[in-house]
Amino acid sequence: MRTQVAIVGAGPAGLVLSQLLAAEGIDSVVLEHRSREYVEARVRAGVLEQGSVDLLREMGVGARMDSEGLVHHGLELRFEAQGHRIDLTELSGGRSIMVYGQQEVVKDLIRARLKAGGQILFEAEAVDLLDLVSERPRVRFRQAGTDDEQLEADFVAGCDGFHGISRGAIPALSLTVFDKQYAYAWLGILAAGAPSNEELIYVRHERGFALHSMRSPSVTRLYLQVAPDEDVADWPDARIWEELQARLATADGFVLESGPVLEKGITPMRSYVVEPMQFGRLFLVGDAAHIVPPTGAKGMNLAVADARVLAKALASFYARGTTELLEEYSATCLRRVWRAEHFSWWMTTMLHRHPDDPFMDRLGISNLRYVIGSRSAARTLAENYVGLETV
Ligand code: FAS
Ligand code: PHB
Repeated sequence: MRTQVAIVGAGPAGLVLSQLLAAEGIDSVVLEHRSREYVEARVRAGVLEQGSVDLLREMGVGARMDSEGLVHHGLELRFEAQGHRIDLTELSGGRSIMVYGQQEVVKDLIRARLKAGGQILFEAEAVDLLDLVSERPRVRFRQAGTDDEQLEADFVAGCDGFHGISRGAIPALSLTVFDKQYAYAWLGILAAGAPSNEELIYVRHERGFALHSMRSPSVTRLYLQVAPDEDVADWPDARIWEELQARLATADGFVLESGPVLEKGITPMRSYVVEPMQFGRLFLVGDAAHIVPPTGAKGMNLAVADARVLAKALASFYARGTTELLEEYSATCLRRVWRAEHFSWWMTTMLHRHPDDPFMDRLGISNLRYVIGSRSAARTLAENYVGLETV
């Protein structure tokens, strides 16, 4: 097989890239390890920044998002049993967020790509990336029992997430790794039942962090800070609801509505970046190059932003033969990546409890008090949360 751009991974990074390249008349093939059903059912992120919303609309895949997504103009910070609303739209000069599940974005992009004749090979696992420092890189993959299929391309986009093979295809001596792990994780649930609040609630409680989010008027998404080695088997539904109610409680009697738990899982918290995000004709996109703790709701949005930068650089190469934007890809992406890494770390350390680090714990509550007491501090949170237009 041969194409112009080989894309490994059909998550937000790979699918947005494929859609953007198609708009420029650039051919790509997406190799996805999992089945279509699997990737469309995988529950992950929930919040789209203004820039991601605008891009999905520009790409012609925003219709269902606009009809089913929930536009939010604010969020609540809750601590010491008191809620404090942050008016995201007023503080950011008119921008907002969209609550719309990542799996819905993935469904919309897959449908659009296949309808336009795009090539996505499901259950096709990339097993090796070859000749990356040449003008004809190759991806070796296996599909449906065949063991040695080859996809030849001009470029390879490693959109295969944190556990993919692309980052490992770069010689370790060529990479600098920045890695920070946190002394806690998130236990997340998806529950049938109306959200108990119209907007997101981020809670800092003496028992730990909690987050009230949602996917629709009838599906709630909730998270609890737990130990990093927590076993989800130790958390029956009743215990989860009891802990969530305790942490979300307010002096004026907030009641959290419970309901059947549809899914539960543990998400580790980690800040991770590799530099550079490219090697020869291989470009790392999204989680393949960086991850953030989800407190800042940045993971999926960073993947979309990287894909946009790479698509523009490839369009310039194919249209005019210029390579400057390709050479600057990593530096361009890393400016936004490091801004999101800082914001995600800032939100995480402000809102989580640090029982083993009293100094960090004091900084967190002090930071929270500053944010609700200072318009400048609240604006900092708002403009980062809705997404900065330029970085
Ligand atoms: P993805 O991981 O989404 O996609 C990579 C794709 O590559 C996958 O479909 C995978 O199957 C495929 N792949 C891997 N290896 C391959 C191979 N060898 N060959 C072919 N295909 C291969 N972010 C938030 O903002 N909020 C959240 O609440 C949140 N929750 C999360 C929960 C979990 C459990 C995880 C893991 C992440 C969460 N994230 C969250 C972050 C998440 O949304 C990512 O930022 C986002 O999925 C990044 O998109 P991609 O870079 O496309 O990577
Ligand atoms: C979600 O709805 O899944 C969500 C929302 C905000 C976050 C993280 C996750 O910061």
